[in-house]
This record gives sequence, C-alpha cells and structure tokens, in this order.
Amino acid sequence: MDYRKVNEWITEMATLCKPDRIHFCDGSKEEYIKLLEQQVSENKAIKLNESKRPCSYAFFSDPSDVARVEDRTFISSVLKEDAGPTNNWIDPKILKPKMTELFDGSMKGRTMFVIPFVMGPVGALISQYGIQLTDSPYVVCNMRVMTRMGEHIMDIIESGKDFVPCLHSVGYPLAHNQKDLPWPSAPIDQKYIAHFPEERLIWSYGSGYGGNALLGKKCLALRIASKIGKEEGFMAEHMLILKLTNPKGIVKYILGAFPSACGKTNLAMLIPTIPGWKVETVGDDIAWIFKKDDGKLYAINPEKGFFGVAKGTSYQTNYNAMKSIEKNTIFTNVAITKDNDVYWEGMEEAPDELLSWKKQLWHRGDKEPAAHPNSRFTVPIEQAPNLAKEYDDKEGVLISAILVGGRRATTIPLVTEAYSFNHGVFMGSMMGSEITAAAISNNIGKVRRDPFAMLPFIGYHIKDYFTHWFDMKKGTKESDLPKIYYVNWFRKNDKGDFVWPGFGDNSRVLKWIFERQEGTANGIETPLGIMPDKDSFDLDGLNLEQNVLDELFSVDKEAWLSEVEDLRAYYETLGGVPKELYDELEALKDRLMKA
Ligand code: GTP
Ligand code: SPV
Ligand code: MN
Repeated sequence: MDYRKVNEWITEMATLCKPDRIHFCDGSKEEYIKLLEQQVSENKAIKLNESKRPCSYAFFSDPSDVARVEDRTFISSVLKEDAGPTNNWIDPKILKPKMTELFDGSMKGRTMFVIPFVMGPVGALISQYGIQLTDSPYVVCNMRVMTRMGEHIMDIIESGKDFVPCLHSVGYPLAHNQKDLPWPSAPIDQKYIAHFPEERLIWSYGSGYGGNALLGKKCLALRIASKIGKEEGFMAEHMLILKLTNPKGIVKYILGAFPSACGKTNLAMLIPTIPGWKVETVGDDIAWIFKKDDGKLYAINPEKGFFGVAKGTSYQTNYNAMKSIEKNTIFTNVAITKDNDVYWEGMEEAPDELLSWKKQLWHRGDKEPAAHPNSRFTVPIEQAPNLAKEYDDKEGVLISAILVGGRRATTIPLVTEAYSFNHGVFMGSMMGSEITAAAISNNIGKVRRDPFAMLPFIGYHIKDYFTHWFDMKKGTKESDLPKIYYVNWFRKNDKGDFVWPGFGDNSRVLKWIFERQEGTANGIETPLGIMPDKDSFDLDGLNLEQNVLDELFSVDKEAWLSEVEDLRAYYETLGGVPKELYDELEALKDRLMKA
C-alpha cells in the first residue's frame, strides 16, 4: 500500500468501524502499563502478586475463544486455484462485502488502536512492516511484546516503506451504556480470519485470541509472508532457530519445523544434559529463510517475543522458559493460586485450591484441568536467559541443519538424516502429527499430515510451496545446503508412555547432527535415511534399555510400505506434487523392498 495512503486508510477504516476514539500507539512501556492497568480496573485482567511475579498480568478468554480457528481462516485469493486444496477459500468479491458489513460499526463504544510494527529487525532486507488497527487493548499489549512496534516504526512507514494493512475487531460493539464483557468476541460462525494475498491485506473479525488476533504472527509473518517470499525468493517457515555450541566453542545454527504444541519453544530453550554443550535461542516459532550472495541459506526470527504454551512448562522440563516468565509477563487462560500467582498442569504438584481459567473455584482431583491446554505466556525475547546475541541481527544466521518432525506414537524413528536436500524436502512433505489443542478441533490426538508444520499457514497453493523449496536450492551446491533430519521425540510404548526422555536429552540428537556436519560422527544407511551408529550416539548417563533403543531406531517395513501408499494418496488429494517428491517416494519404496 502506498505510504501516502496510510492516513487515508486509517480514516476509511475508522469511518467503517465507528470507534468512539482513536489511539495512536507510541509503543512505550508507560502506554503498555496504562493499558494493562485499565483492563484490570475493567475486570478484564488481574494483576499478579507483585512480590512473586513483578509486572505480570493474567487474562481469561471466553471459553469459545481459546485457540486458532482453522475452519474460520481463509485465503481469499482472486482465484480459488491459487489458495489450493489445503486452504479455506471464499471469493474476495463475496468475502469483502460480507466482512465490510460485520466491520460496519463493530468498534462502537470502543477505542480503535493504531499499532505500527515490523516483523524482523529494522533494516533487514526481508523485514515486513505492518499497521494493525484493533479494538482490543489486550492485543495492543501482546503486539508490543511480540513485535517491534511504536512511533519509530510509524516514522519509517511514513518515510515510504510498504506495509501490510491489518484490520482487527473482536466483533462485539457496545450500544450506548451497554456493559462490556471481560473477553468480548463474536460467535464462531461470525469469526473470519481473512487474508487477501494479492493485496497483501489481512482482515480478522470476531476473535481476540493468539494467532487469530495478533496479526503480525501467523497471519503476516507466515501466511502473507509465505506468499511474499514465494514472489521475492525467501521462505516464511513455522520453525525455531537455535544456536548450538560444542565444547570446543564451534557454533552451528539449527532450525526445527514442528507443528503447534510439538516442542519448538522447548527445543529452542533446551539445556543440554551432555556436558560442555550449549543451546541459545534465536527464535522459537517462526524463521524466515533467505539466500545470500554466497549461495548459502540464512535465517532471521521475525518476532521479538514468545507466545509460548504454558501447560507442561516446568523448571524441570524448560528451566529457561520458567526463568523468562518470572516477571513482565502476560498470561492467558492459566489458573490462579490463592496468593495470586499462576499455575498450570505440569508445572508442579497442584495446590489444594485454585481459581481455574474459567474463573471458577477448582479443587485438586477435579476432572477438568485448572489451566486450558492451550494456555499461553507472552514474554519479551530479551528475558530468555539463554538468548543468542544474534536474535536481532539483520544479517541472519547461517543454517547448518533443519529438523522436521511431529508427534508420532509409532513408525517414525528418533532421528533420520536425509540422503540429499530433495530427500529432506520429501521428509518435510510427509510430516504427520497428532492434532493438539493449539487449534480448535474435534480431532485432537488424531494424526494428520502437516507438511513442514505449515499446513495451516501456507498462504498459497501447497504444490507451489513444495516447488518453492526446490527453487531455493537452485544455483547452490548440495554441500552448501542445510542437511535435513526427520526427528520424533514422541514415540510411545504399548502402555502409552513416551519411550524417549526428550527435553534436555534431545541435545544428544543435536550433538549427533552437529558432529555429522563436522564429519566426526558415523551413520548407518537404512531405507529411511541415515541413522546414528551406536558408537557415535552419546547415551552417557542415560539409562535406556537396549530394547527401547532398538525400538527408537526400528524400521517397520510393513508399516512404512503402507505409509508410502498413504503418502501417495495424500499427494493425490493435493492435486499432485512436484516430480522430485514422486521420485523420492519411489526411491524410498525401492529401498524398503530391498531391505
Ligand atoms: P506452538 O507455540 O504452539 O507453536 O508450540 P511449540 O512447538 O513451541 O511447542 P512447545 O515447545 O511449547 O511444547 C508443547 C508441549 O510439548 C509442551 O507441553 C511441552 O512440555 C511438550 N514437549 C516439548 N518437548 C517435548 C519433548 O521432548 N518430549 C515430550 N514428551 N514432550 C515435549
Ligand atoms: C501455534 O498455534 O502454532 C502458535 C500459537 O504458535 S498461535 O499464535 O495462536 O498461532
Ligand atoms: Mn506456533
């Protein structure tokens, strides 16, 4: 959008939404605190115990508005074909008028906030500017943590930068003297999370939660940016970025694509159980991958904060996350203790009594969980004790390896190295994972295919997305490309228990991957790819029985042959995929048949 039109656009949207007031956000800490305190006084938030958790607040959403709504998320490209078979599509000629009607007067009785922000470090080549208009002060506060936002960004936009206009309303206008709800939102069938990729425009109506409402995150930094990247030669990926340092001080950067609630934040913040190794965080959810003049692939984290899963986070499983959220944190849908602190399942032993996320009295032993499974913390990235200094570097970090994986109770081994870049893209294309509470679904726990953890986030046709992966390697030597690994921390035994300890012990897998790049670790060729040689895989200090280890690296030929056919059928549901993927499918089948 033309920068001269910034004010015209804001005025036009204000005329449509009819807020009582407009507030231009300066992005200051004072503004942030004032907005939080105001919400406390309106019974929309509580201030947590200042001596236990300074400057922290808790919000509780409406029980119908607790996660991303994939069924109500649309890629409204001009042609249906351009959205592809994996996205919901509505003709923009229908959706625009429909949503215009919904936005008409939607901010009555409220303030419209103007949030200028940028995804990516200021000055980075591929950073993307945006302006979000919203009637949710909760969103303003979260955007301040998650993005680089404020007056200085507006100055840059006004000096001529292109920006993505992002319009957001919770969809609950107030009539004169009507009392507000603690968490206003619209009924599910009126929610629309809409993307107009040709116009690089986002309209979101009816939800105040997470990826539905913090439009810099999934809407801009993934769906719209993936489309921009397709046109301009970079990739917007649902990946963590970590910096791994070995005992000699050698550094490598590793990315990881795992679906929502499948371990990105945990891996990015991991504390290795093997001595001398160090993991630092560059990013925990989104990576933008681009090529430099040297032909190699680099990554930046477009975000500036963590919107992390609270449930299951503890000092034992994710110490760095727990340290990060000791202050200046916004919590959403967690439970509250008697002394006004936070609690969720998996944090520690439950106290006798809590206030649940539904703001009801909760007693230990109650059937319903005290915190919502998709409860979250929002915290500035600078609060991570293991933050890598490169997190704000506009040059990005050189990518050595990319992990792909999901939650799979069976079939998928602990770690497999791809034979080639193409084989690695094939691994990404076949990723499957059990559905988690990060999106509203009736199918939680069921396995679905989720290529590169991007199924809900590709802003265009998935077939072109795969092609884009292969385009990224053009002109680059195979040896200069990142190595790709398929990992699975979530294998279970017949009793339903995880067989791999996971968390800090995932450093053992990272170490093998690191040493593979150095040429000092051995692997064994299997039909699926290269797996660790026993002598090269560090299990010191870990009490794993041999049969467990065998299971973690087993290749079930029959299960894999059926996986091959299932994948072939999946490719057909996509309307076919690039030839490179079929070639890899046949090569895998051949290797299995020969085994
Ligand atoms: P999004 O923010 O939704 O994209 O999620 P994420 O991929 O960052 O997932 P996160 O790291 O927050 O982990 C989600 C859940 O998986 C938490 O409850 C973790 O405790 C659990 N988890 C993470 N890593 C492991 C692991 O190695 N093993 C096991 N068993 N659970 C894990
Ligand atoms: C995810 O679901 O992958 C998240 C949380 O990271 S949300 O921002 O709500 O999309
Ligand atoms: Mn995510």
